[in-house]
Amino acid sequence: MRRTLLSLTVVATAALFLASCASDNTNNTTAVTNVTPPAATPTAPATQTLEVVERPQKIKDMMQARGEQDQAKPVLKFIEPREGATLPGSTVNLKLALSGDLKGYKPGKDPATNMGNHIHVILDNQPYEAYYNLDQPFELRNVSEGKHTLRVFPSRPWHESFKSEGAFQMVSFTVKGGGDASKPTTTNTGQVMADNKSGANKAETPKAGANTNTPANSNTAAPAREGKDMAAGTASDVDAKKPLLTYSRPKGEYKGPDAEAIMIDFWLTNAKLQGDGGDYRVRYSIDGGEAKYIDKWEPIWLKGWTAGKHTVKLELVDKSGGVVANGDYNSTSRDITITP
Ligand SMILES: [Cu+2]
Repeated sequence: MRRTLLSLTVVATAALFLASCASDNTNNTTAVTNVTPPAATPTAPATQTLEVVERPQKIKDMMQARGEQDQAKPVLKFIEPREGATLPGSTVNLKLALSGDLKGYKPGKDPATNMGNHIHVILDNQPYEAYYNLDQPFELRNVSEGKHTLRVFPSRPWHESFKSEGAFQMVSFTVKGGGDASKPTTTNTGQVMADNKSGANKAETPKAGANTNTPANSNTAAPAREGKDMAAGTASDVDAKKPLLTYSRPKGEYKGPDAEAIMIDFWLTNAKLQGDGGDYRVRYSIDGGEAKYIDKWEPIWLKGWTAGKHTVKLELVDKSGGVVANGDYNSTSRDITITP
């Protein structure tokens, strides 16, 4: 044990020297106590001090270049799945219609930058998936049997949502013969693994590219569909008429300049915040730290993140500070990773 500790310390010290060379990190004592093997994600030091900053200049510049597009009032409608639908098989096709006062707003990925306007798609209370090409359905694969919700809303290239009326939509539906976490319906490369009872997936199989995120091979005509293998799970018991907080950002990994100021963004349904003349507040905390509040329905940007993994918790609370009950969607935690 002692020997292992000793060698760990040696490795850690070496790693620390390397880290010191690369950056101006002076928190050596903190780093030593938190040290983990080099291959693992480093634990964030306790010294992180976050402050709310204004919208980063690069986003202001993008908005400037986009003209009036950010004043659009996009409206989404579900074509599929329909509210209350019972769907055979574990692949759920999402089809949406976009209308409203778009002012040039159009989802689509720019192949040069891999960025663009897109729709945030949230199954149950999982992290959102980005949906770019509305001409093709988005495939949610390996969806568990049982009840589900889908929430959608339009987003900008930097993942800030449009918050106008009709932009957010939610449906509930039920999957029969759905995916099983122990027997994935599709592999990462899209090969069908499980024998689907309903046969719904079999009809899909011949469509080349139907099960991949990347373009289909060139000898097929069908364009690639966007889609994603979903994690196992079902819906919480959510009432669409009750106050609902939908967590959107942050999510995933942030690198380099993208990690300087990180946006917290969310959708609010049936609830007005105190700063907007209502009764509610959005409470957030990072890494289980001090509770802070957002009292206007706008994104905020936080600066001062340390490298490593962080947990962001977002909650909708009432006047007395209690989380508003609506299934369990009004209190959501997500892990994000900061890479310097
Ligand atoms: Cu996004």
